[in-house]
Amino acid sequence: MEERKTLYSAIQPTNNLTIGNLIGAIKNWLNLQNDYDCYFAIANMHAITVRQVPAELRQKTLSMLALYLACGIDPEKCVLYVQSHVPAHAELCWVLNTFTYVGEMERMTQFKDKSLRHAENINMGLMDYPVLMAADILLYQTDVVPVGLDQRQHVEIARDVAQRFNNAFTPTFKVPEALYMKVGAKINDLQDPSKKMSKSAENPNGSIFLTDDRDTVIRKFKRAVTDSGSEIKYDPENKAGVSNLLSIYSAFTGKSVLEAEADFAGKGYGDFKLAVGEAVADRLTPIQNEQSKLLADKAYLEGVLRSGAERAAKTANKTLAKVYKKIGFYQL
Ligand code: ATP
Ligand code: LTN
Repeated sequence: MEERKTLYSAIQPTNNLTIGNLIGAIKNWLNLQNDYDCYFAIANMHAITVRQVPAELRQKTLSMLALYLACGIDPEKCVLYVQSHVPAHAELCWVLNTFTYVGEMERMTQFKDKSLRHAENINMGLMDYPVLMAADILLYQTDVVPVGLDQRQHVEIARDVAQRFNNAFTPTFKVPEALYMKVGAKINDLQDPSKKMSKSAENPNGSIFLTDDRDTVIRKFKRAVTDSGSEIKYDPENKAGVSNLLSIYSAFTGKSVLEAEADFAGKGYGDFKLAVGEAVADRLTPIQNEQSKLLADKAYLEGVLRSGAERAAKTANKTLAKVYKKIGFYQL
């Protein structure tokens, strides 16, 4: 049998996840877990690069795990774990820091954005974020990293750092490839369709959270910004709002954007927005029910995390040992 490729992804346990995260990340993982050796991490170490409320961070770690499981991520098929449970992440990050240039990090788009948004706390961790992410990826000899466009630069950095290290010594890390997803890969803000929908958006009406109940979902879609004119046509340049709603509808119904357009031919914006809201709510309700059921069984959730951390550490420690040897760390 052909050896399976390794896939790595992670998501931060901050705020509430949005349907952008569901479509851009979690939904893809469901398909991928059958074809790859998958590692999925809850990136709590990345999360603290902006201030978190400790009790909330702790609670969100479990509720995010329950959410993954409720969405259908199977802990038998993939390694599901919490980043801080595997110390090798912090350890490799330190080494990789010495192979990364300050100038490169200062140029990262996300760093620049977040520095503006968190001007009172531009900490070293925020700047080092891509290096920790490179450590995540490289520890597992990852072949592919499924990412939204926003993370493209970070995967490039992981590749550059891997190559730099490999060239300085001998091949140590596999150089990962980013795996981009097609339409539906990016969902934009309902109030400002020029921006991606984000957990931490200022206006909560622009984002649909996975915890939003049916009425809230429908209310937010009814208020979604549309464009001038009345045609329901996919045209991201000139009709950003409508195109975003069509992408969402397509992602939640499995129909193509063309089929979605056909569904709404001759209809008005009002009917269209309601239909998109209903399609989204219909998918979210069963996930929410399953998540609550799982959260009531803490022993089960902790078992999943313990086993995930053990399996992850086994692979990660192998890579870390190689790295320590190459750079000349005296080993006992
Ligand atoms: P934050 O607002 O805290 O920066 P975020 O909502 O942008 O968070 P991330 O934690 O940065 O989300 O991303 C988690 C995963 O979800 C990544 O794989 C990312 O590419 C994907 N993702 C996030 N937002 C969207 C979106 N609007 N459309 C598609 N994919 C998304
Ligand atoms: N930065 C990513 C989360 C993340 C990640 C990773 C994604 C942390 N480590 C490794 C892919 C691979 C985000 O916020 N989307």
